[in-house]
Amino acid sequence: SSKPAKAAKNAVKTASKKIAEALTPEVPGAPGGTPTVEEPTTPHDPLPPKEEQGAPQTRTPTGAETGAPTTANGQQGAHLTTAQGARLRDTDHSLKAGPRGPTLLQDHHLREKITHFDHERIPERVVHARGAGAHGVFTAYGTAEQVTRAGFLKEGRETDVFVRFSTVLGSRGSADTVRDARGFATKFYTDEGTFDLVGNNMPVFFIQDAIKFPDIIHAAKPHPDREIPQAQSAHDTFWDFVSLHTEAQHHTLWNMSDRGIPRSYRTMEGFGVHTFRLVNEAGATALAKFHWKPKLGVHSLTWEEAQMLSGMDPDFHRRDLYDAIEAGAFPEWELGIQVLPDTPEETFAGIDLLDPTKIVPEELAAVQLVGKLTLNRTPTNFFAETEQVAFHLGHLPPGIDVTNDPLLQGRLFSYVDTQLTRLGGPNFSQIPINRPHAPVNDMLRDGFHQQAVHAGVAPYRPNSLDGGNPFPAGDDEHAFLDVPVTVTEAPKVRANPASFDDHYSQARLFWLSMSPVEKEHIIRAYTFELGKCYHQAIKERQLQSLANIDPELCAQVATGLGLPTPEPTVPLADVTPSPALSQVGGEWPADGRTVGVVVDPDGDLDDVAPVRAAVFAAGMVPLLIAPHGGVVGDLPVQRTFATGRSVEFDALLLAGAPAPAPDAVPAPDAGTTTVDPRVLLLVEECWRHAKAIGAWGAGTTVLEQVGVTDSPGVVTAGSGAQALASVQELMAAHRVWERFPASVA
Ligand code: HDE
Repeated sequence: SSKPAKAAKNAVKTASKKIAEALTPEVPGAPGGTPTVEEPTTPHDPLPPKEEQGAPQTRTPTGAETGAPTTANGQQGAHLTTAQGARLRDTDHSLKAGPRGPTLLQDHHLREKITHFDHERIPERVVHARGAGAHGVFTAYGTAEQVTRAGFLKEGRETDVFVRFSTVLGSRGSADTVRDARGFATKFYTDEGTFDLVGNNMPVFFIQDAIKFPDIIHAAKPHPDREIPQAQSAHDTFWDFVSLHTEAQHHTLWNMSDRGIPRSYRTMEGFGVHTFRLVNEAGATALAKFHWKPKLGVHSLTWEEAQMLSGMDPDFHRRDLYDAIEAGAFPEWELGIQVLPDTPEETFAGIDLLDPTKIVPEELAAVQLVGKLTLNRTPTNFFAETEQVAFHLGHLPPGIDVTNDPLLQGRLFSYVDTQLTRLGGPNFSQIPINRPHAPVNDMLRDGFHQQAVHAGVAPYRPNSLDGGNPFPAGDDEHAFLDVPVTVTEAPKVRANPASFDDHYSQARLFWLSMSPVEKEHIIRAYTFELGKCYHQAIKERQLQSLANIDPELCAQVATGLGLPTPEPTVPLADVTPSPALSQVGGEWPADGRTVGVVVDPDGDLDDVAPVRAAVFAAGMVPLLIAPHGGVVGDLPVQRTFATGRSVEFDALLLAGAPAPAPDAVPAPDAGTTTVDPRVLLLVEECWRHAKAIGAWGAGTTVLEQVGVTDSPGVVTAGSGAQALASVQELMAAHRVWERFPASVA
């Protein structure tokens, strides 16, 4: 090569060497320019594994423990390793050809780390994607022993459970408080096999036949072109579907009622929806409907609270559930059954028990309580447990069987099928959260993600090699019993029984069972939802269904929409209301409720500490709200005027009247008020949402400035203790109902 070319090459060499030197960080003790990270802690001995991280049952053909290495657990040793157990020197820098050079393909640690990350997400559930789960225990009262042979319902039996609550429509990241039905799925790990009770917080369903499920879900999910709205039923395709399928009207009415916006998972009922068939020791059968009754009563948010929470705290229900459990306020439900005679007609009081759009009013068949569920432990790992849990209606113990409800029959296919895609293969029952607590001794083998190391050579039967194992169990050995129900001879058809054509009578029953304030909320919900639809024909068609349910309901919604009120096209059903359907009128414990306490750091703080202690003593959670964070006196501040909003609190106490802070949002009436406008807003909202409000001392000034001093449920007291006592009394009714306007009787 020529001289000038050589000189140029050398110049480049020297230049790049200089640049390299300049760029090499001078880090002591780090040859090669790799900076060491200063660790916030020093390595220590491995933490003892948490109890729930212990060995899950490993499966052998005989159901015995294998003693094989168990599933790996996170962060239990001091040293970072690869997935193969090789200790690592550095996980923060990829292996490069020099500090500024390209990354080398040979960096196996980089590739392992990124590859695993790339595959961290699994498909979300096609419905019920957004959910929260918790562990607990079910204790049987023994009151179901006459009707079912199920061992877990025998007196005193304790069974581990995992419950997952969910919304139906939204994606995994959607808000908790949207208007929707809620899933209430319970896995009972019974010693006779797992029982999954996969229910909802509403006792009826939109459709009568599983074959329509893809259709209703396509209609209810976001529109396929723009993928909006998320987790909402207030859109054209939903109302198009339900107005064209009038069998959906009963469930739609439940969704439009306060049941569609629960205050908490802890204050929801649960329902198995379908009719099941129970069989006792003697082989006698009964039909049954399952109910979950919350110890705290059934309570809801107001629509405005629900909407505000979607922005303020989209995780409101999840947080509420986990906060309650961690605080020791364990949520409880009682399991109840309505026991109905197993007649050939499969009807009760004229109600077709195979029609999942119908309830049996509790006044006609009492709900008999058979056990208690207590949720007492939050998941250790959300993904491993709540995401990977797989429910299935076909997970039945001996003593509980299915009926011919065509919705139930289709579900028996769907739940296993969907897990094949969602959990990636047929071995999902080997995932720790899904492992039965009963010994497993199946002849299922191989497949993706096989976790068991099956011994033996003869997974078939009969066989003469594995000692003949396994053998079928006899009737007296806890075998599952397919109840030998007579199947009547009938032509093969795609058709429903005639009784399924009654689409309005029970919707009317529900409407007539509501109190005036609940009716008002229903009217407003329909007016909101239909008001969000663009197509006039859809609104008109839905109004027609409302006319067939109740003319007054229809007229009020029509007025709100500015549309004429149609005449009913069917005779109005003559039904007897069911008072058990109303949420209003009782008194309940206020365990785990939140009480906001507004304090003024410059005011009189004498009563604050005792009031706070008294709220705790009452099993509720006091949250101090102050102009700034940190402490007021020596009490910790949980919410500031910037971070807190009324929707977090079930009741409000005003211990002071904080003056406007420099960072307060300017209010139009500034100058006429002496209180921080954010406190005025807090009180206004609590008042509008019919929450109990109590004030003493300077706090009463706030009430005066909002103009609510003499309003129902607003208490002015001489001391903090008195204010709390009155507020607590009001909270037993959940809300100050008389504060809501009601336009219907
Ligand atoms: Fe489900 N449903 N469903 N469903 N369902 C699912 O299963 C389905 C129905 C319910 O927390 C899916 O694992 C069909 C009624 C709950 O993991 C899927 C039909 C009721 C959950 C499925 C129904 C429910 C699901 C989606 C019509 C109340 C969440 C992911 C015949 C009694 C369970 C999955 C959890 C989940 C199908 C109707 C409750 C696709 C075909 C009625 C609580 O299999």
